[in-house]
Amino acid sequence: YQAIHNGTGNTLYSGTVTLGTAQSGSSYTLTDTTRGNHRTYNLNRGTSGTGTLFSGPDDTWGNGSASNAETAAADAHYGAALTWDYYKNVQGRSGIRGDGVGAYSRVHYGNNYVNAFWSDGCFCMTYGDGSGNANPLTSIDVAAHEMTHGLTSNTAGLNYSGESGGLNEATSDIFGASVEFYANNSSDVGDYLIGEEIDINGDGTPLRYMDEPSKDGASKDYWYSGIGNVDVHYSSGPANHFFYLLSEGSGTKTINGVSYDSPTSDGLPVTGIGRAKAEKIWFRALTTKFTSTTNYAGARTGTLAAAGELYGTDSAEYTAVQHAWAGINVGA
Ligand code: ASN
Ligand code: ZN
Ligand code: CA
Repeated sequence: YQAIHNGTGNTLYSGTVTLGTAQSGSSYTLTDTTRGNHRTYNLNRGTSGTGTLFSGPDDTWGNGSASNAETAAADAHYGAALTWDYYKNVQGRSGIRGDGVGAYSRVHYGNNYVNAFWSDGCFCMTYGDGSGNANPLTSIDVAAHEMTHGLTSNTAGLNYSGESGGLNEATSDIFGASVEFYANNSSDVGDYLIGEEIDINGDGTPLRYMDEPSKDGASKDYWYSGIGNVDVHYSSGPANHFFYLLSEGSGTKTINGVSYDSPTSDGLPVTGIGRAKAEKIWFRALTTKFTSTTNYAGARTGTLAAAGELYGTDSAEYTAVQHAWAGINVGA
């Protein structure tokens, strides 16, 4: 028997947070009993197996510094809980497979590993510590991005290459940003940037920009024939851009202190419908319309079908979906 507890996490990116933990005997573990028993393990620089479940004599985890091994665990455990809560409370889905079963997280993967990833095989997320052990890849948007790869695998199953691969990556960025906004955390605030907390470029710039993806120097802003030949982390650009345009509209805007300026391929303006509706449309399309081979044209058809079901084909929302796709050069 494991009693349900609320522990305290002193995270690197999100300040002091409440963590779902369990007590067995005189020790506590990072086992989130109210979220499908999602657990967080310490790989302690290993690269295989599950490592050791984080446990300890008190229910306080980490000290806010990356040099404490529990700190990355607190961030990862928190990110997984937020992602669980977002899908359950906003999208009505209980867990990655929709069966109420939690996944698990592994932190401290390898030495100076600068990445994080989801694996279908272990049904788990894995995080490196970043270079110099200073910036573990455990921010909210990265956690939600990786966990969403699990969701995509278990729903549309978008193949991880070509245009479907770009849509797979964009889905992870879209819900990465959505979960970050949902968290409403005063330290890691919501934005349309991906990875702005982990400083992967070493100069404070984020990994990706959804308002104008080409700001990262590699991502594409607009669809073109042949985009399926570029890396999926760059062919995701137009779909990220679509989501930004649908949510916020084109032009300039400042949200939570971040300035955006989103262009369109045809120069025509797009009026946004708000993130909440855009999220509903993308989620419905992902889970009921998209398949493993959906390309950009199919994503347009699928999101229009989803918008029609949710809001009607005569709605402003339906028209906005048409305009946002036109804005990234995906037409009828
Ligand atoms: N962090 C990367 C991602 O989720 C790992 C990968 O390239 N698959 O896309
Ligand atoms: Zn990804
Ligand atoms: Ca972000």
